Amino acid sequence: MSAFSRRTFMLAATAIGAMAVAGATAMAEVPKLKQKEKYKVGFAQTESNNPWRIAQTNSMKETAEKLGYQLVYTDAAGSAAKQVADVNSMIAQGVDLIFLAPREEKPLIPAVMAAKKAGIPVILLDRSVDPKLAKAGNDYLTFIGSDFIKEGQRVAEWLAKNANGKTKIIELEGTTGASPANDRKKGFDEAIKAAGGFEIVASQSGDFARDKGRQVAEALLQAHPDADIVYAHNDEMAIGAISAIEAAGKVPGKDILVLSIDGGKEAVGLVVDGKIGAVVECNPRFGPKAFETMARYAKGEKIEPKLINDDKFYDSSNAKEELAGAY
Ligand code: GYE
Repeated sequence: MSAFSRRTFMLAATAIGAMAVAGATAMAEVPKLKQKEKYKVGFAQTESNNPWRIAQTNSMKETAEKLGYQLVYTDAAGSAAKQVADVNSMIAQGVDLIFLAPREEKPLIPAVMAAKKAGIPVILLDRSVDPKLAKAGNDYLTFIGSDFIKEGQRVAEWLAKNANGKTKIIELEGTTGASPANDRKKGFDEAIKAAGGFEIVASQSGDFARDKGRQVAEALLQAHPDADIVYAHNDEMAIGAISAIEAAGKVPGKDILVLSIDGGKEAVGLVVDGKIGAVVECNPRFGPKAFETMARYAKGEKIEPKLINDDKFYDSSNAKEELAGAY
């Protein structure tokens, strides 16, 4: 190669490099949302097998109805693969924006990327995706939900003060690979270790479901007859564990302390009855905040990468008064 052609080649290579960078920057943006009178919006729900999910769906439907928006609603029935297909169908139907409650952190990444490629902004509701694989303000607009690490920490802090000599913990984890399961474990395990004097004798997934929680609790109580604390990542599994504890001839709240997260009416009622020691609320009423965030984005406002909900805390000191307001 002559000196001249080498220089031409280098210039061309630099130009291609710059174009690639420019392309990457353009792709790094969340698709825009036009201001409109009425929107067609997708809500890809993960499953409907518990009161928390039903409260969330109702809140989304009610708010959309109030605004006069068309809501394309899908229920993935507990299958990440179906949820990806649901999002693809919303893309094909030309929705303006997609609210997605990703069942698991990794399998829903292709859905987020497909919407972005189709020019449709995505807002993550209540669960997040793997932050290494997709970024807020980049691949999706924002995450709206609770601080799950803090929820786990709040349970641990209450336990450290109210354990009354109980020390051996069975942990019932949520759906494997779901962000609330990962973070409720991390927050709790780290805080309980820092508190000292406790031992997590077993930790296993009950898939955030009542019957699975009951079955897993039954097996773990048999394997660890000295366990005296059950920490469940949601109400459904805590309620399942209470059945298992009673079936084992023990008294929940007395022989075995039960702790939970979600704060549905049934669980708050069980706090009143003394069967559950404490529940950290995880607020499922997403509608108003979800649609307000969408409107702010359409107006051109800069949206924060995370919008964290405020959660209450229930124990014997307030459960009675709070019962009526629980979802
Ligand atoms: O705690 C659980 C639900 O993702 C925060 O999922 C949500 C969790 C909630 O099925 O009950």
